[in-house]
Amino acid sequence: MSDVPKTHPRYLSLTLRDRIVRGVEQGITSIHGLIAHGRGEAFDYLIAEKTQHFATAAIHAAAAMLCLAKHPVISVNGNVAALVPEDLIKLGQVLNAPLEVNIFHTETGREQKIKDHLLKHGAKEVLLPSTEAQLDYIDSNRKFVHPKGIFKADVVFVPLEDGDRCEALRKMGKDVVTVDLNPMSRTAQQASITIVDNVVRTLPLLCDEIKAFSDKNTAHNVISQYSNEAILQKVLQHIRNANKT
Ligand code: PTJ
Repeated sequence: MSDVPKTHPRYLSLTLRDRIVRGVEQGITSIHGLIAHGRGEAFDYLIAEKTQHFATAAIHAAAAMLCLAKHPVISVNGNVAALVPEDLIKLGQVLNAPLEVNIFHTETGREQKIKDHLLKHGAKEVLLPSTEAQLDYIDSNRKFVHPKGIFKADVVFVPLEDGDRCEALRKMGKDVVTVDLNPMSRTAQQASITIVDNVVRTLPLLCDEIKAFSDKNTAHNVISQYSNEAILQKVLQHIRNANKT
């Protein structure tokens, strides 16, 4: 970052803004992504910009679910591609799962630019949406998926998105793991597992948790005891308590 010193108290937050702005300049991130990022910042304030206990529990359950998945897929949009390209690639490696570009705001060439960006950061293979396979229950651009990727997946990791696709994926019988700082969003409410945390903090923790899971029975137990509804209630309670004066 050019003009903000590392000693600035908001350095990290400003660095993330820079990544998103750069993403827009490079044609990777939608201009709408700036608004989504700002909304995320506001919610991040409310959880003190830290990975809280409810996120740790959700990350643990997410690791279990992803470890047990037969065909996990990591969905990549313009915001996460700009914020955490390397971490997405690492997650793909630890899970042996493909990355698939899937965006909401249609802009000519952006999907290919996201793919090129991920390849430049070291991804081996990145799937693009196709017209050969479509999701049911959804009308937006997000319905176009890759036949060997999201279409075939049993568990889809879908960080930061609008709720439509999450709902469609669930209706199609797939499990969805999301990362969303807004516990009230439709995605947060409809996902199988919602990690209410900043995606930049979550991904390294999730990779570590996945590496630590070796036993399938433990993973089954973790999932059977997990309630996404209860976790979201804890988030709301935390926000209310933390902001009492
Ligand atoms: O690249 P595209 O076209 O697919 O567009 C991507 C965005 C994110 C613009 C699009 O999916 C969108 O408009 O999403 P929404 O409906 O604004 O939802 C984004 C959600 O992510 C909001 O609930 C934000 O609070 C949340 N969010 C934003 N930044 C972060 C975040 N959650 C976790 N980590 C973040 N860094």
